[in-house]
Amino acid sequence: MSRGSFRLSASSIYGQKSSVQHANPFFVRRDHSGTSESCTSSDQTLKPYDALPGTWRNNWVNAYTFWKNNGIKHMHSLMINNFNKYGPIYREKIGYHNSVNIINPEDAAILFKAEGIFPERLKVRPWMAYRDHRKEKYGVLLKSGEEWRRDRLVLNKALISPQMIQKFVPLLNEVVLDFVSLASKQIEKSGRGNWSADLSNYLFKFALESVCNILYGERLGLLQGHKNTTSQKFIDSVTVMFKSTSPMLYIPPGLLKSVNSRVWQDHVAAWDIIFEHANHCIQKTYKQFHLGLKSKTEYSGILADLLLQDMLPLDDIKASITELMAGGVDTTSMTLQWIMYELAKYPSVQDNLRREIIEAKQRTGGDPLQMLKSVPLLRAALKETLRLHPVAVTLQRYTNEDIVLRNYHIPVGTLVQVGLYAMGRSPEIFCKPERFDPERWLNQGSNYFKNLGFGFGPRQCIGRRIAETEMLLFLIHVIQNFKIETSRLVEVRTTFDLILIPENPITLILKSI
Ligand code: 2DC
Repeated sequence: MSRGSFRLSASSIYGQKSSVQHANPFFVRRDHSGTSESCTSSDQTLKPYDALPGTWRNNWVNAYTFWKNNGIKHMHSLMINNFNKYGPIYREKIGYHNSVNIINPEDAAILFKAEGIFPERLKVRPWMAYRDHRKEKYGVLLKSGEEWRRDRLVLNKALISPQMIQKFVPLLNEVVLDFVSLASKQIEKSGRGNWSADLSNYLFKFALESVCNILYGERLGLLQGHKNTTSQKFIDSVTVMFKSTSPMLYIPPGLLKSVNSRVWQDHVAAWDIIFEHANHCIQKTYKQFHLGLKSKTEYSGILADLLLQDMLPLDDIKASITELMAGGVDTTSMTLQWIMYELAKYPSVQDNLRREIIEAKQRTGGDPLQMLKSVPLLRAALKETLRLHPVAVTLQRYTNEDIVLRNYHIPVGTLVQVGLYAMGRSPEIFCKPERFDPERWLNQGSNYFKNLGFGFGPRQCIGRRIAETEMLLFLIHVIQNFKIETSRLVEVRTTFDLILIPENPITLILKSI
């Protein structure tokens, strides 16, 4: 296909803003599976980097089309279209971003093997630009090289080691129980035996309450109905921060700052509020710690733990704690919203999960830590949710050595993106991808490099274990106590606001069992 005709079809795609996913929700069948080799014997020879299909020669045209047609909101669907057009690998250049995009799990495996000891994903420049602007330090997410590694190793111990998960469970469980009583009260109040609402803001509160209890060992009482304007401002600012990041992804941040554009101003204002609130929480915990009010024998949160360990400079601890607090709100709450929506659409899956949870409860006497270990189907349901509704549209790595992908030579230092959203919806990779079917993770075949919702390797999501535990505990209690239904049976589409989120509010209905 010529580049000219791509341009034409691309703009017609961008033009029909809301019909993108309707027109082509899933892949057309095409041979880009990993097993049935798409390379015929005639093209077994290694092909050069410049032979990769794609639009990479038109970068500024692409950037302009992207910007003008608000294409970025549909970046996930556009990637699906591109894989359909070019096959399982293509090269793209949008503005100053030059990347190779892949979709197959086997190729993702090759990429992650070549990530080196200082793996790097695509940098979110606007977030770095804010910190440079305010002279704040980068946390572990934004660091690279030796400094990243030092912070990451210390934080790993405090955040993702199995011993730590044990300590998080009671802190998270009490927040979940508060959510359950809030829901029960709402059901009572309605007089109709059900609570029907867009749960977004309740889930934001649940997520912020959870992350604060884990980080600071401190309850905010957001689910007790206390009006807390500071926390609400924090929640709203995280949403604005994400929203204002995506339009700046393809524009050099230095440029935005110099023209003092509206998005840049919104972005700075949002981070200012996030930093202010995080700082307040950090200072409070820090004082309590030094006054001996945080017990050194009993676990009282990640911040106190890091202070006690004394392995990182205070500024670096603060920077990473701020990132964790901001990163722990929209990510888990949106995923919970998606899973409840899927369970409402698939009542039989919901029934199976309820059965598993009740059996686990009987077997373990209801001890949350034990229960977490005996709900394989629920864990599979979470993987299945992240397959259809990943938080991150892609995973990215810079190659640390020359590699070969689909017979193309990929030079060292190339940015390669795994199209995570596209992978999850490809019929070549997942049989009947449109079906929400958690069992697929338990039965047949290989799941080799298919469960990538939290990334892979030493640079995977550092909040992974916390997020998983938080969401599983939430689901264990909510599914036990309520029947989940929805009044929105038409497909809820996805939109890109840096993270992937529902395009429209989802009304969910909770009924007591
Ligand atoms: C966005 O093209 C699309 O977990 C870009 O909790 C590539 C890209 C790079 C990094 C990704 C980002 C995407 C989506 C949001 C992610 C981020 C890394 C971490 C971040 C996936 C895919 C997130 C949501 C963190 C955010 C923490 C932050 C608020 C301090």
